[in-house]
Amino acid sequence: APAEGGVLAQDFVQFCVDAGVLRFGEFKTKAGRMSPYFFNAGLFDDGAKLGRLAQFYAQALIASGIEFDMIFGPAYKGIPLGAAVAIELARQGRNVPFAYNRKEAKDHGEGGTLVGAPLKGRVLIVDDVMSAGTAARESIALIRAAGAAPHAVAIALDRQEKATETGADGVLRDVDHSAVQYVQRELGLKVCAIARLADLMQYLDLKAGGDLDVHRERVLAYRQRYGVQ
Ligand code: OMP
Repeated sequence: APAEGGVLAQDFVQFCVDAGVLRFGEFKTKAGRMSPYFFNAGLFDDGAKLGRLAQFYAQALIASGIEFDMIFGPAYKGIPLGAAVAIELARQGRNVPFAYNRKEAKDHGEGGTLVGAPLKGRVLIVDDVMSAGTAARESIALIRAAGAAPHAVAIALDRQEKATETGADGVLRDVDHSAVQYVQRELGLKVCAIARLADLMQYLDLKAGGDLDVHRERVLAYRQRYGVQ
């Protein structure tokens, strides 16, 4: 299947399962869906794991050919991710400016909500997961408000599921495209994901016949209900 990310994505899924970052069970997502799997980037919780994670982002970014002038890490989870990727890229000879935001504006000291390098040029947003796209929309608005160009998004996992939209009646509905598709097609940003739901499915297929089979069935059912092509 063309959506699959090959060896890098398979290595990444294995790394996440080993690290306990990718878990199977019953989880409620931000959009209120009961998901049979969950990716918790907060569990990249030591220097070695964060360093390895940053290498995966850097490799995926380089393979994508996406160009950018600086990195933005959205609060909170995007901050260590963006910092780790900036360090890894500098280590590889590509030093770019880095900025992040705080959620609460400070009324003393430096003031404002933006910290780090001034937002300018083509900005790469580094974040953990895209499901329904709420987090991405917030970052994009913030970068635009600062007068810079949201150019691309790098995420660890694209859940490849239906985005949600609030209708004129105020009711939240599922739509036919994923958040990543929306960000690409409607907002014109480039998206680089280290792995996608399709890669997770491939991983579970390759492990068929073991104790992951029950989870494979549940992930399949979840994809039937909420997934996009
Ligand atoms: P959206 O903002 O709806 O795209 O959801 C992305 C956010 O949901 C992430 O930044 C996380 O806060 C959270 N999330 C995960 O971290 N891992 C998952 O596997 C699923 C979600 C989620 O709630 O959808």
